[in-house]
Amino acid sequence: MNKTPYFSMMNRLFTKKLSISILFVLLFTNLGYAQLFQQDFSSSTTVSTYANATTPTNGQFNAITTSGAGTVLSINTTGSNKLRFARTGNAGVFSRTTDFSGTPSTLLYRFDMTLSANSTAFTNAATFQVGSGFGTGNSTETNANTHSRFGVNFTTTAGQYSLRDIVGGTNSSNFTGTQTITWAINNSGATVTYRAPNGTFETLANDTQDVWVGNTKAFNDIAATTPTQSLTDIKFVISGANGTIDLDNFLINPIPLVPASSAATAIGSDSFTANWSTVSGVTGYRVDVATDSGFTSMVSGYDNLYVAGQTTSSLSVTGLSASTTYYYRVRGASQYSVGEFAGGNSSSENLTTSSGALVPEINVQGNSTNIVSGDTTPSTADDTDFGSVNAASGSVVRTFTIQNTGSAALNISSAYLLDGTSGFSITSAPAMSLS
Ligand SMILES: [Ca+2]
Ligand SMILES: [Ca+2]
Ligand SMILES: [Ca+2]
Repeated sequence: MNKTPYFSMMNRLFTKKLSISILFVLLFTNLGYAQLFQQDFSSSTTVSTYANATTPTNGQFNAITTSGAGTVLSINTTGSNKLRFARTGNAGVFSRTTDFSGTPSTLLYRFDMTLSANSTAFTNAATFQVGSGFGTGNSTETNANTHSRFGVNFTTTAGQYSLRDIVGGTNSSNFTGTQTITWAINNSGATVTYRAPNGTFETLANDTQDVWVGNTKAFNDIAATTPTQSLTDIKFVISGANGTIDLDNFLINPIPLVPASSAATAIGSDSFTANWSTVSGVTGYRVDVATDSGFTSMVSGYDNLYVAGQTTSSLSVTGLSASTTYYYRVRGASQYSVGEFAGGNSSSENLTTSSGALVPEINVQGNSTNIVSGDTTPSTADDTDFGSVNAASGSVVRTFTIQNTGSAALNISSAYLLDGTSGFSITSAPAMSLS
C-alpha cells in the first residue's frame, strides 16, 4: 500500500494593513460663529466707533458715556489699544442694552482690567452688572434689573484694588497690574461646569457666580442679586472715587455645552478613533487622552488638544502603544481671537489597543475545505479520508494546501509534514517558509 499525500503550496498574499490617517484642516473665520460679544479696541482710536445706540454689532456697546467732564473717555494706545475711563469726578459708563441674540442661560464674561491713578480707598468705586431691561443712563442699574454684579474697591495704593461680592458684603484679596477677570454666571436652573482659567474644572450652582482674577478664584458660587432676571444686558459704571480703569479684550459667550462621548472605533495596535456627539454654539472641541481614568497621565499631543469645527465628531488618535488601555474625554470649546472658553467634560470612554504582535497562523485545506486544527476524523469532504486502496499496487494522491493567514512568516519543518506513519510519502514538498 502506498498512500501518497501530495502537498502543494499556495503562498498567501500577505497584505499589510495600512493605516492611513487623513488630517482635515478646517479653515474658518470667527465670523461664522455667533459669539455674543467680543472687542479688543484694535480697529479704531475713536471711542464712539465702539458704540451704536440702536443696532450694535457683537463688538459694540449701545453707549459709552460720561455724566460730565470729570470723567474722560479715550482709547489708550499704550501697548494694545484699550478703552480708558479716567475719573476725577462725575461718572463713566458703558452699557449694552440691546439684548444679546438668543437669551443665554449661562455666561462667561472675561476682560482685562488695569487700575491706575487711584489714591483713596473706596468700596464699589466701580461696578459690573449683568441683567436685563438696562438703560444707558450714567448710573448703576436697579437690583431688580440685575441678575449678577460685583464691585471694584479702590485701595490707597495706586494700581491696587479688591473685588466685592456686593450681595454677600465680602471682599477679595488685593490685586495689582493688568489682570484678566473671568466672570461665570449661571441662570440655567442647574449646576454647570466650565474649564477655569487655571485649567481645573469648576462647578457653578444655579443663580450663582464665580469671579476669577487671573488664575485666582476671587469668589466662588456667590449669590445672584435677582435670580429671576435674565442675562441679556451688561453695564459698567465708575463713579465712586478718582482713578483710571483700562479695559480690553472683552469676550462674552455662554458656557459651552457638554458633548456626549461615545465608544472608540477603529481600534488598532497603535491608534483608535475617539467619537462624540456635537453640541451647538461652539467652534470646536477639546480632547484629552490619558492612560489613567483620572486623566493625570496624559498622552503627549492629546492633552487638551483643540479639534476645530462645530460639526467635528471624531478624532483619529495615533502613535499609541500596543496592548494598552487608554481613556478619552471631550469638551465643547468656543475659540475666538481674544481667547477661548471651554465647558465641562463628557463622561470618559476607555479602550485597549490590540497586541499588534506579528505571528504566523497556519491553515490547511483539502478539497478546498479548511481542515480544522486538531481534526482527527477522516472525511471525504476535505480529502482526509483516503478510502480503500490495494496496498500492493494501488495508490491515492491527494493535494493539500498550506496557507499562512497570520502576520509573520510561517516556517515549516519537514519533521511535521508527516507523522511517520508508514505507507504515506510526500511526492512534492512545499516551500519551507511562507510569508
Ligand atoms: Ca486691545
Ligand atoms: Ca464655582
Ligand atoms: Ca434664575
